[in-house]
Amino acid sequence: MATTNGAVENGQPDRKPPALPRPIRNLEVKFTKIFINNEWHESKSGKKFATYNPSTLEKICEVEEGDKPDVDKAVEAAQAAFQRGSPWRRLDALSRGRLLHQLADLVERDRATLAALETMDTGKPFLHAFFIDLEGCIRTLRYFAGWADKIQGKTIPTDDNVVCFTRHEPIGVCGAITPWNFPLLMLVWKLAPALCCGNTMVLKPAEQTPLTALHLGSLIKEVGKLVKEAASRSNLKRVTLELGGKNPCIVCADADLDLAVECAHQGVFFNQGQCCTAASRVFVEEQVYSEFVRRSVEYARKRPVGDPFDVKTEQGPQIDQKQFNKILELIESGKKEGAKLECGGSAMEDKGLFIKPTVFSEVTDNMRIAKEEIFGPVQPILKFKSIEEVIKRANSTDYGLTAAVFTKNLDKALKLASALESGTVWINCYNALYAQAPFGGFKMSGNGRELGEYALAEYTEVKTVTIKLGDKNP
Ligand code: NW8
Repeated sequence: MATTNGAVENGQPDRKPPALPRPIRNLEVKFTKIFINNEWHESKSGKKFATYNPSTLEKICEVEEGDKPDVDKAVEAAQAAFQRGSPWRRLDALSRGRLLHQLADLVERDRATLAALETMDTGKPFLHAFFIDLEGCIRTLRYFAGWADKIQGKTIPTDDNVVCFTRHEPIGVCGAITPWNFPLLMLVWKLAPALCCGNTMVLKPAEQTPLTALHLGSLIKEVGKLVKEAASRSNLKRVTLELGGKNPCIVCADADLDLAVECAHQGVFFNQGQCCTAASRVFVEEQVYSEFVRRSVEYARKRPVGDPFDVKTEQGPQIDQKQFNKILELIESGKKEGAKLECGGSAMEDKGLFIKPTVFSEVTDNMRIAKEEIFGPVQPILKFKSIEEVIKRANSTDYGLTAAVFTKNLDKALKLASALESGTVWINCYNALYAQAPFGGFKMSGNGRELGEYALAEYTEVKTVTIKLGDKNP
């Protein structure tokens, strides 16, 4: 039953999870070329680059390497497709939504293939790719498919004899550069709202992880329709950014400790620690500090690290040698600066890019592991004595992406929810992301919002139309 504030009290009667997929280990990569205008293109320079499997360090395949001339070609095609009167511009809003639903159907059809490609390319556990990344993609596509015919302007009363209304128009060609930690999901977070508003798009996936973007190209080709556009505009580009975080996770003495330990653990170790949302500063109130550390270490010691295609694996390798080295260097700084190493603290023996789940206690605010984004499986745990103190310390960073609070006291929860300087505050949960709810950063963590109705504002331009009416009534 729905309550007045939109909360749902019962479960989800007709939502069945998909059957457990069988991991596809030796998938053949079919798409390696640049996708422009519904066709595959070779790079103008003739160059290719290799993409590697971080879990075996083997080369997966070579893909065409786009450079400035290829981007120009893609932008020209996207501009042509945006031209007034083009098939894409003439498409009605309902059909635009239907196309996004069809793309979601195809992503569902190829769900296991896409998850396997994502695992080969990133090293993330296959079941995570299947149940989190792909689930998020499908939900995001369907959510914005639904918005396509619901984007409305307003009719505005004034003090003059006019009809004044607004139209929410697409901006034009949108460029997106997507990261390597959630290659397909982050792409879909941009593609779905951009297309639902009627824009066209040029996309550059991270060079480490091009495979799922290319497969998505093949699905777009199947949907067809996505064709030609154009529009030249001023050079005042709008930029939205989703950047890093040094996200505080605050555990009060009155929290459900089992829940807090589990959420803080998943919060920092999920995706090999390679999340902008990583809970990378855990502040624990002094009364429960030593117990929290004890249980967190137990969790970290048991975390299964290994072959990402193994269904028991929770943690795969880091994305590449550069990130791996950076994480180990930060771990060394933690040891040198006097944090107490509780477990882990090094690479797995003879195992390429795998790092042991690492917990540091007795961490203080001035240490590098408390200040810098680590982007690896490292949990720094700090101690606090009062709420006022922890608010100050949690906010004393240039970042402001997410924060989490664990407490059973509603007053305290709401006080922290307003005091913390971040785009998201999770209370008694972690990584609670929904296609319906906006996500983005305060301060240096970024600009603009993804997901939810707020994302539409990033991809639309508001036009005010004012019509002067005749002075005399007929
Ligand atoms: C878009 C995303 C999700 C979703 C569910 C569960 C765990 C972790 C993540 C997550 C629409 C619907 C659901 C997650 C994903 C990306 C980042 C961090 C966490 N997303 N999820 Cl950067």
